[in-house]
This record gives sequence, C-alpha cells and structure tokens, in this order.
Amino acid sequence: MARRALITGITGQDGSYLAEHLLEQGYEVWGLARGQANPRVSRMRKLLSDVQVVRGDLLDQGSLISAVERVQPDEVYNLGAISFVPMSWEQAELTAEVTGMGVLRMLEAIRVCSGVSRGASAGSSAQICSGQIRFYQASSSEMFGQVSETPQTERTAFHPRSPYGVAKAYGHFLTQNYRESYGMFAVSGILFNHESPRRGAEFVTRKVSLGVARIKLGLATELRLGNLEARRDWGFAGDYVKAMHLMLRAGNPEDYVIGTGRMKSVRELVDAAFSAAGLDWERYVVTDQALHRPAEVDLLCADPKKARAQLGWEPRVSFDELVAMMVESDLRLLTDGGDPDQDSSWP
Ligand code: NAP
Ligand code: F7E
Repeated sequence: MARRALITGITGQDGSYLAEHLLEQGYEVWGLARGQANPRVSRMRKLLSDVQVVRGDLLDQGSLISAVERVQPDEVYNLGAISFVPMSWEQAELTAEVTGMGVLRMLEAIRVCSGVSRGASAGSSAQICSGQIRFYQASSSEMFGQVSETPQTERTAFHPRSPYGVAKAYGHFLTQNYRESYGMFAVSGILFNHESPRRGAEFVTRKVSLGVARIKLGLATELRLGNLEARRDWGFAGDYVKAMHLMLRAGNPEDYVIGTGRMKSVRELVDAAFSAAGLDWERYVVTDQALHRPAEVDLLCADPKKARAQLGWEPRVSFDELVAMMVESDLRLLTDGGDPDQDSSWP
C-alpha cells in the first residue's frame, strides 16, 4: 500500500516541491489548508491536482487532531509557518502562535492519535515502532542568528535575532523533547535559505529576480533594497525537500543541517541577477534604510557534512544556476502578462 504523507504549508514554496517529490515516490499526499476561501488553495489545487486537501489551521488544536484522524498519515511534514522575518516583529504574538505553538499543537495531535500516553514511563518504554507516525519539523538557520561560529553545524549554539527565530527555536526544542519524552520519530531539518521561481515575492531573491525582469522589460526604473552586506547560504528548494524526505526515511530520528556550505552577500546576489539579464545593477539599485531590520543576521553558512555522510544528500543546483533560473522564469512570466500575485502566474 502507498505511504501516506500529510503536509502543512502545502500552499507555500516548499509544500509544492515536497508534494511533487513525494508523489513521484508513489506516496498518497494530503495537504492541510486553512481558510474558507483561500486563493492560494485554489491555485495549489490547479497545479497539484493529485494532492488531496484536508482543512485545518495550526492555530486550532481540534482541527489538527481531526486532520490526523482522517488522513491516518505515515509521515507528517510541518512546513506551515509565518515565515517572513520582518513580519515577525510586526506580528510577534501571531508568529509565536503559528510558527512556535503550531508545532506543539501538531505534535500533540500526533501523540493523541497514536495513543501515546503522558505516563512517567512513556519516554523510557516507548520504542520507535514501524507503525508510528514520523514527524518532520521545518527548523531554520535563523535560530543561529548572531552566529557563534562559522560554518554552523547541528551543535552550534542558538542566538535568534527575531521573533521568528525565537519561535523556530521553541519548535525545534519541542520536537527534540517529544522524541526524548515519548520515543516519537520526530526530527528537525535546520534548513538554510532556499529559493526558486515559486518563492514569495517578499523574500530578497525573488524581489530581485522580479525587479530585474521589470527593469529589463521597461516596467520599472529602480529596485529598492535594504542591507546589501548581509550574507546567506542560498540553495534551490527542489534540492532541499529531498533532504526532508530522507530524514524521515532514515534508520534513526536525528536532526540535520541542510545548506550548500557557500555564502554570498545580497550585493553579490544583485550583481549576479542583473548580469544574467545583461544589466549593470549600480544604475538601478537604491538602498533604503526603512528596509533594514531592527536586528540583522549578518551571516549564515551551513556545514552540511552530517547530511552528506549519513543521508547521502547533496545540493545539485549552484548559486549562479539558481539566480539565472529565477531571472529567466520572471522574464517569461512578465512577458506572458502574468502577475506574480495571481493564481495563474505560479510557474
Ligand atoms: P512559505 O512559502 O511562506 O509557506 C508558508 C506556509 O505556511 C503557507 O502554505 C501558509 O499557508 C502556511 N500557513 C501560514 N499560517 C498558517 C496557519 N495558521 N495554519 C496552517 N498553515 C499556515 O514558506 P516556505 O518557504 O515554503 O517554508 C516552509 C517552511 O520552512 C516554513 O516553516 C519556513 O519557516 C521554513 N523554512 C524556510 C526556509 C526557506 O529558506 N524557504 C528556510 C528554513 C526554514 P496560507 O496559504 O494559508 O497562508
Ligand atoms: O532576507 C536582506 C535581509 O527576507 C535575506 C526565510 O525563508 O530564510 C528566510 O529568511 C537577507 C536579509 O530571507 C532586502 O536583511 C536586503 O539579511 O530573503 P530574506 P531571511 O530573512 O534570511 C530563513 C532561513 C528562514 O527560515 C525564513 O523563513 O536579505 N535584504 N534587502 C532584504 N530582504 C528582503 N526580504 N527585502 C529586501 O529588500
């Protein structure tokens, strides 16, 4: 019988790539979708027609229990979150509820539906058994924040710099705690920035690729950005979702850092993207203090050795290939009259 996966965050970038990957692997895929008329759900249904939808919200414990009861998944991937770092300062409480407490609610739904009791001996007696629901938590390199060492490994200390990073650290430790308390197969992937043509337009890579495409096509004359000196380890989302699946199929439940091991500055990103369209970025980019963050994460760089050694995972798409892919996709999108905010424009 096909394995069954339940994905929260199915309408997001990673949800779409993960669903495609799991469908290719022969899984029955269910996506948890919220809202009574969420346009992103209609878009997802059109593009991922083989994914079945179950209603639910990470803010609503009962809905998660019902979803797990209905789907009876073998694997749960918790990708749902408020994921845009600047928004986490503006809506800190909501971020804590969705990105942090949402992890607790999903773990509790799995615990209750699996019949795992809270008894004192649960941790010592619980074995990882074959019928158990396996849980993946989307942890983030933002937990490292103000980094204490470079590159960052699974053992690097956390010093989050935003309410988002703090909420992710809560979810990360809670996942570890459910593994230790209840013997659950619950793991976290500490993923560094990963991008694609499906990335939300608010994140810097997509903001830049759309900005380049608009300027190239004469639809804009400038691109306003914040801190050009920040450095990130950017990879391709299609590569990273494969690591999530490998983590849940591994023999032991363990956490892994996932990234390329190379970092670039926002300035280098901008240079690469404008060059891909034959443009000189210095003629168009305007920096804007209002786009700087209250507390910046200056640099992030992964040490993905453990994932390579234990999971056999390697990123395939290079930084230059990723930037070129995104610029080409946005040029095509805008040339065809697409609107990045409309349903039909999702490549
Ligand atoms: P994304 O595109 O922003 O997608 C976020 C998803 O969360 C959307 O499907 C959204 O659904 C859903 N969501 C928001 N509030 C919800 C709620 N109350 N209940 C249920 N679902 C809710 O994020 P992504 O880039 O795919 O990232 C996936 C996960 O990995 C996130 O947890 C993110 O924090 C984490 N992460 C991402 C990166 C990265 O570089 N992309 C790196 C490290 C970790 P709606 O359509 O309903 O809004
Ligand atoms: O910013 C700088 C900004 O918003 C990257 C999320 O997926 O990855 C993502 O978080 C850098 C920052 O991503 C602009 O200051 C300059 O230093 O693309 P971003 P992020 O904050 O790194 C992590 C791993 C996650 O977990 C998150 O969910 O770029 N930057 N100028 C700018 N950033 C934006 N958004 N817009 C600018 O105009």
